Amino acid sequence: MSNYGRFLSVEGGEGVGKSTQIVALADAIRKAGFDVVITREPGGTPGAEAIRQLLLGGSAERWLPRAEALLFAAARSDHVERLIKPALESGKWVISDRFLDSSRAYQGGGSGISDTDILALHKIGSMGLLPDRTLVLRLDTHEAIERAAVRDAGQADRIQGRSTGFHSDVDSAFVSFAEVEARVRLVDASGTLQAVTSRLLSEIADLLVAS
Ligand code: Z5A
Repeated sequence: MSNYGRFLSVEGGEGVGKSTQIVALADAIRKAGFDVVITREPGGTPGAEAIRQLLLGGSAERWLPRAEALLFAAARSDHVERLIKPALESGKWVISDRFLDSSRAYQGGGSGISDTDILALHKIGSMGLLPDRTLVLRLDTHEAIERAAVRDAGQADRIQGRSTGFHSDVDSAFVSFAEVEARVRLVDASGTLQAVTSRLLSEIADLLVAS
């Protein structure tokens, strides 16, 4: 039995149900006997939450893609050093609502920064830390946007407000990561909350057994 915790990230487009499912996933992992910390990106620590305000507020043109990628990497660095690594080192499981692959999909696939550059920023800022498993929730783009719009009463943030084409590029980027990286799993986010939770749990069953 390792003393090091497990690190899960949950990814996908807006409105696919990440935040909802993370709560259910954490409950199931706690029932299996583990301490779980839920966190999110951008954010998770006071410094990173301050950067979140800069990133998600203001006009769509507030940041150009390179500055935006640097700000996400800076927020992630603080999050990794002050919250994620200490929690893992004390044996806790960490579930992050978005992580590195969001930068690769949004600032890379959606905004044109190369994957090599985003990974280089991640190496500098966060020592290249990768999740043990990344669960990408996938839902028809229009259905997901509709779910988020109902929840937010039409108040999109800087990034949510981008075009449907941008969000399709983001989804394609997530699919391409799963094609080459075994840690990345695509999970169908349609159907009932319980059906989605059970699909997610089946993708981490090996980690629960081995911990
Ligand atoms: N971003 C980036 O560009 N680069 C990065 O490196 C990082 C992030 C880390 C953060 O937005 C933005 O930052 C994000 C990417 C970018 N922008 N976009 N797009 P955020 O944190 O504010 O939000 P989000 O991450 O995009 O997720 P979200 O919009 O909050 O959605 P969600 O968490 O996936 O969904 P939810 O809130 O759990 O569910 C949405 C609604 O659907 C809600 O009312 C639920 O009750 C409902 N729901 C959930 N599941 C179901 C099912 N199964 N059936 C029916 N209804 C459901």
